[in-house]
Amino acid sequence: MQTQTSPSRPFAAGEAIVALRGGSRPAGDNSFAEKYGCSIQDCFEMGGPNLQSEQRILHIKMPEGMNTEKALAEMSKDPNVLYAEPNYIYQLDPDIATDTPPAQTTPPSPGTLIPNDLDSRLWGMNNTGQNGGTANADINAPEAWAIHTGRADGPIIAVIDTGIDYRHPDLAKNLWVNPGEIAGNGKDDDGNGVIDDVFGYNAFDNSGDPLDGNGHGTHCAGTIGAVGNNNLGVVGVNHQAQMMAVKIFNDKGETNSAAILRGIEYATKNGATITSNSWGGGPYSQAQRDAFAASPALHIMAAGNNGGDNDKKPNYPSNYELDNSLAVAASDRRDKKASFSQFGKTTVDLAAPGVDIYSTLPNNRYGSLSGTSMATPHVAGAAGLVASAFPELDAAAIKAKLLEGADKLKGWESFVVDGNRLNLEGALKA
Ligand SMILES: [Ca+2]
Ligand SMILES: [Ca+2]
Ligand SMILES: [Ca+2]
Ligand SMILES: [Ca+2]
Repeated sequence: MQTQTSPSRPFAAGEAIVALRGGSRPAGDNSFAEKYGCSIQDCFEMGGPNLQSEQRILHIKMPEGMNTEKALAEMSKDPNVLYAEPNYIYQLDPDIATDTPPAQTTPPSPGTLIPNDLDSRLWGMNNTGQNGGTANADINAPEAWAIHTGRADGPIIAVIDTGIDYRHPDLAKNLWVNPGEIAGNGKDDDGNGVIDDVFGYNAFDNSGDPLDGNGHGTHCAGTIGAVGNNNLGVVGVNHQAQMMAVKIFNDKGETNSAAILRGIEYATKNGATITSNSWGGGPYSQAQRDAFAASPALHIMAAGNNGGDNDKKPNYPSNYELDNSLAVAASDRRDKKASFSQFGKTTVDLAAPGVDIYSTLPNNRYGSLSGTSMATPHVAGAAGLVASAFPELDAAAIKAKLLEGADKLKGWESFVVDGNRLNLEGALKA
């Protein structure tokens, strides 16, 4: 993909994301494309109560030699166009790797359920003061698991990331399996537009194989739902789960607006009710905002890792501030804000463990990473566990339980709304 940069954000040269007002399709789409000599690459239909109007978003390719910015300016003035924006290019933040301390034994305590794979390095799940932490600076996972551990037929949680190593022995059982798709026959058996999409979707390549060659998405997936109590590796927030792999980034951590829109659309159309988004930092994109808003799912979003204040300098997508989204900062094993974590007294909703997080990595490995990327799947996992325990709840009700059940921590009031840090037990009891 050829790229340009202007004024500060890179975008794909000769491409655009254009929202057309509602109306007849494909006639309207085709006449728009014809008018500008463009070809249609993707078409997204959007509507619902969170959008001002029904709209269709086209990803288009311009003819050779057309100036992208001039064309965007011209299209923006077209009466059929709601907005036209570049196909922005995104780069995933590099992972912050950390040392993994040796495991210790964890003494069980009353009123808890301690699975046989609650590795002591999972301080975010259960902190007894191991490895220099503060006792109970955690999400009270064993207390929550005494109530509920998730269901194999629980809510579909889309991990919108670099894919998932769906062959990992500590993840495979907890992957969503597309019920209407036959693997490897070269056919789109369920007619959802993607061939052989068994465990999810590769939105970057528009293929049915979301295998993770990067590691970021596999690490996030392990926190949400590594198989629990299987005498192996680690335990996720959900011991049983249905995680859908939605690969929007290639293995180098690169993506673009069109791939992100394809990923959000796939997750929504194929039944995900929770999405985990450990990425961001791009410009404001109306199309991206509308795609999240039009989906009925609850979208959990990372606040970002540059240490800044999101109230002053917005971070997207976490700053779209939708009723069905929740922005997450990172706390450490002493319940302090991670130095890298972005924050926002009004724009970041909740803190969660995000420093030295031990989880799954591709090729049957495990390791520790730090970032709001690691905090986000704790919250997405919690949303999944709440939805599994209370299947009748919608996105807003799940969000309310997560916030009501949170620990209100002193010193955090200036960093996140109400000084909230995730408490899994609290969320189930709220
Ligand atoms: Ca605890
Ligand atoms: Ca299919
Ligand atoms: Ca097939
Ligand atoms: Ca396990």
